[in-house]
Amino acid sequence: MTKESLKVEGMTCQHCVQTITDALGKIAGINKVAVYLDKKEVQVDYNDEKTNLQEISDKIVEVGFELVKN
Ligand SMILES: [Cu+2]
Repeated sequence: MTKESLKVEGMTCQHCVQTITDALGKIAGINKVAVYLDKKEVQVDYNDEKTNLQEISDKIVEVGFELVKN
């Protein structure tokens, strides 16, 4: 299981949290999603044989948020 933290811009309320949690939860291989509004952070635990950071990033963008590149 791989764990990653993504910096995400544009999350402002519980609705945003729910949107991201639901969207990422539909990706096969995602084990756990935790959204931290205060830190503008999304933490994901996933099986790297089933999904990858690119797919997860694309999904976050697809539902209307912006990733902050490191
Ligand atoms: Cu919101």
